[in-house]
Amino acid sequence: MSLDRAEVERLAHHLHAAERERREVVRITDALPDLGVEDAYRVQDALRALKTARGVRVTGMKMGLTSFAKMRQMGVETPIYGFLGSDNAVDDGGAVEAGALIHPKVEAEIAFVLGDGLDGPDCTPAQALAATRYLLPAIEVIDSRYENFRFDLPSVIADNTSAARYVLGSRPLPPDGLDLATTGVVLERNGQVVEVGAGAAVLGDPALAVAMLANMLHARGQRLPAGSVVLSGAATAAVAVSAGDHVSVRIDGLGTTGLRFV
Ligand code: 0L1
Ligand code: MG
Repeated sequence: MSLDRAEVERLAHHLHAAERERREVVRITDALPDLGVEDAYRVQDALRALKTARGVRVTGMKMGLTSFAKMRQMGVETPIYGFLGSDNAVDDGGAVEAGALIHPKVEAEIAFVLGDGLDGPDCTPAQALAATRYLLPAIEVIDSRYENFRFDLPSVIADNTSAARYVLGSRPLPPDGLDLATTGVVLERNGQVVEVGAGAAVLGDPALAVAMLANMLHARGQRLPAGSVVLSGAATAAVAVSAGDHVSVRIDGLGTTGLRFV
């Protein structure tokens, strides 16, 4: 099925309003069971246009569903992508207003900052690393606009892959000499370790997630420009948070970052 322009716009307004009004909605495929992945990305594009029209700057991109377990659970073989906006960015150590979100969860991620642009269709992990100027520890706050995080693939793509907030560490380091697959990742909430992982939890290699993003964007006539921040995907399971929680992530060789929910 291919949605007409008016329907794409209507769905984007619906999800944009749900986010702004902190209102859970039912997944959009309940009413549109034949919605396909390409139409879902068109809705995401329209959502992005709505945000940029109100002054939000696109600061980067994110990969989602990058763990093999999550992909199996969703019955898919490829991850999904979304965009990050200036309204999602939080300063290192900064505060996130929990009341502005529906049911936030945090994920430990490795962020790539590109020095050179990246193009598909055949981008490799080695090319992604060569284009990377810095790596940073990151926390992604996801907050599906769907009730109980109940969605399917097209619904979550349209909802910008649950993107809500993100924080990056303050000490950018070049990727030289770091084996990202075996790099250890620790997620703490209120001083207690709640999840541990390794870079390999992200498609076996977080650089592959960045390369795959360039290739997926190419398939839709887009590219990753120099300067892009890319959240490569969760290296741990997502952990629910609420007001009063302090969350930090430590990544071997890359340092720490944190945020508070108020
Ligand atoms: O960043 C992510 O991996 C989340 C993708 C969307 C799925 C979810 O909300 O759990
Ligand atoms: Mg994520």
